[in-house]
Amino acid sequence: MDGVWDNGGMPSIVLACLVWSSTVLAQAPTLKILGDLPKPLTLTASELSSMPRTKITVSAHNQTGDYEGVSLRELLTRAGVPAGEALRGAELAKTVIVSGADGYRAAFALVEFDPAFTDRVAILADRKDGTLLGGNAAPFQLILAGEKRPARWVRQVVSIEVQSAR
Ligand SMILES: Nc1nc2c(c(=O)[nH]1)N[C@H]1C(S)=C(S)[C@@H](COP(=O)(O)O)O[C@H]1N2
Ligand SMILES: [Mo]
Repeated sequence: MDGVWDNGGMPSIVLACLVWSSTVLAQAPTLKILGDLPKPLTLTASELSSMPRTKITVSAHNQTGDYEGVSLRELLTRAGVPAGEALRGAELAKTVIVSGADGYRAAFALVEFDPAFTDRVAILADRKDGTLLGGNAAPFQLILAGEKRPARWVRQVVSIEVQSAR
C-alpha cells in the first residue's frame, strides 16, 4: 500500500473520486433536442438566454406566473423542424416527448407548438416573475398557455424528443 496515503493522509482513490465528481458537477446543465429531426441540438442555459425571448402570463389550477424563456417553435426551428404551411403529411403524426430530470414525461403533438395551428404559446421557461427558476423547477420548465391543469408543465426539462407516431 506504499504511496496510497501520500496525499496528506487522503488515499489517492478518494482524491481521484473528488476530482472526477467536481468535474461532473461543474458541468452546466444542458437541454437536448433530439429524435426524428434534421439537426439534433444540445443547448446550455447561457445559449438559451441569448436567443429570442418570449414572455407569457399563465394560470392553471392553483399555479400562476409570468414566465419567460424561448418558444418551443423557436427551438424546433433551430433543430430543422418544418413550420407553418410546411408542417403537413407525416409531420402531423409527430409527437414531442418532454422529459424531466426525474424521468417525468409529457407528450404533445408537434403541431401544438406551431402558431399556424394554435394561439396557445409554449415556452421553455428559465425565469418566473423576473427571476431565474429555482427549486425543483430549475433550470428549465416547459410552460404551455391555455392548460387547465399544470401537469404537462414539466419541471427540470432535460430533453425534448420528436418522434413519429406508429
Ligand atoms: N419533472 C417533473 N415535472 C412535473 C411533475 C413531476 O413530477 N416531475 N409534476 C407535474 C404536475 S402533476 C404538476 S401539477 C406540476 C406542478 O407540480 P408542483 O406543484 O409539484 O410544482 O408540475 C408538473 N411537472
Ligand atoms: Mo399535478
